[in-house]
Amino acid sequence: MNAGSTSLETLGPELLVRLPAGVQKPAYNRTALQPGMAHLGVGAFHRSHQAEYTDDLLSLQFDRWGVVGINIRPPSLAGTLGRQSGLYTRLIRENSHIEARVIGSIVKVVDSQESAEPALEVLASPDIDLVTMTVTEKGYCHIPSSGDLDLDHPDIVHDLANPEAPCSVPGIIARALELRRATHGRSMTLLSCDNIPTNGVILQNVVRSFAERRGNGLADWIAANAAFPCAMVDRIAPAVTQDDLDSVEQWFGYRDGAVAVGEPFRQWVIEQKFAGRMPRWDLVGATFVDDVTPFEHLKMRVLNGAQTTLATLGVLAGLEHTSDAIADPLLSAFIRRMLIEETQPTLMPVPGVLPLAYVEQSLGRLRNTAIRHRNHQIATDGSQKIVQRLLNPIRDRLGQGGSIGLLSVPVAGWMAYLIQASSRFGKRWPVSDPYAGKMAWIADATGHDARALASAILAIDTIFDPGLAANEVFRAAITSALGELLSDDPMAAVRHSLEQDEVARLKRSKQSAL
Ligand code: CS2
Repeated sequence: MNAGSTSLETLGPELLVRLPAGVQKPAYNRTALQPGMAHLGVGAFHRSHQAEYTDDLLSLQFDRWGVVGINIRPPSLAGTLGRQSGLYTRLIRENSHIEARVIGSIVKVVDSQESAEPALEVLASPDIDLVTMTVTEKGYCHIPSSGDLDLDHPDIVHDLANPEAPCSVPGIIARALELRRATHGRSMTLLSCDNIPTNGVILQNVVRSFAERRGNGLADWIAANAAFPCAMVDRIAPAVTQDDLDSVEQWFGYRDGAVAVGEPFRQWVIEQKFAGRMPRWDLVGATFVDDVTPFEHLKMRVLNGAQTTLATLGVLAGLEHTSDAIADPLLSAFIRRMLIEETQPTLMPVPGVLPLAYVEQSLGRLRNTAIRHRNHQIATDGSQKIVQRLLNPIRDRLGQGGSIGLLSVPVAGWMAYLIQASSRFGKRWPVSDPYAGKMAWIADATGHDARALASAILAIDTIFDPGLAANEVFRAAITSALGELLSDDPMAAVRHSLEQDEVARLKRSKQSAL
């Protein structure tokens, strides 16, 4: 911490006129900015992504698009962003390059962790035409393998019994839409910005299933008055650390409790399916398209697939951050080979994108040493991530009759990561995943036999669809990788899969030469 920090001023509207020259500030009259949209889940990603796009748009074409930031889960916003009137410093970092800018698009923040009341008041207001959200994969309360609302989820059970005091995202949104119907009847766009495939469809599904169970015609009203576009969002923006806050103090001489740090790359592809007024984010770099799917596959399978692979294998290899894992020669060779040989053939064509160039660009992004993305952070909630990042490409590869020996290693990596957190395996690190308890139970009940462990885990049909779980090639690849990952030499799994891939490649090239 900076020695003189106690006397430093905190970022706020008064400081905007006196910001150091190296820090950009909003290029519009922020005092005239009115709220027009809300965002659920104000974390590092929102501050580095949607709020920045909105700030760009406000500079280009000022309009009533101030953001009301709402958190229904910790952390509370009042003491950080709230204290700073929504202002914060967004740092773009790439190795030694730093770019600082104060973002002004968040006009108000609302803490709604204790009760949904404050959130509902905003979401039901006629001034709000749009809600964006980043509530993490598990926030949707859906079953990852099917996308259906998980009716056994404790929050859903609670909300169906108490629809006027909901605590889940589907329950809160259904209630907000119900209040809109009962008061002013204005339509609304609900734009998921979470990293789930067909995120708009999932959101629509869970809200509709919830509303159907309310049974008062709400589901029909929602079908006619709400739009749930899909979106692909991209920017690497890890959880902010004390070091990041201290850096702003040291470099720029003011305090900021809501700093956000991201890489230079950003992308936002939004399905053009709106209900009512929408911000023209397409004027500032976002793309409006008819179908997000190809973009989504590309990003989730290549960039996110690589991140999850480096995260779990990185932890097993004793490495702290993505950039440490990709600096390891073995992991680096593995990740490139996996993406090129096995992931890339499963991608749908994306207009204007060469898949190999995208792979190289993604690997370059992951090598950025100024982005301190912890492997444990990416491994968090892995059960909600592996379907779209690894299992779907594996299923497509099997359908093409192609090899899956490389893609299976990170799936076993996810298993080994959670198993080693169980008491039976010495609780090697704390983990956070809705399936952590189940995995610990399996580890306790099964012991160290990789075949039995793999069998028990593959039987979790909310993650592994039964067709895939029954595939012998897949089962064999998972069992062999898991055995090695749980051994004293976990990287043997990575080495061996690369060797086997090399042998298969040589065989193929000999055959094609004949
Ligand atoms: C990461 C993502 O934590 C994670 O799961 O893989 O947050 C990733 O950094 C973003 O999707 C990049 O756009």
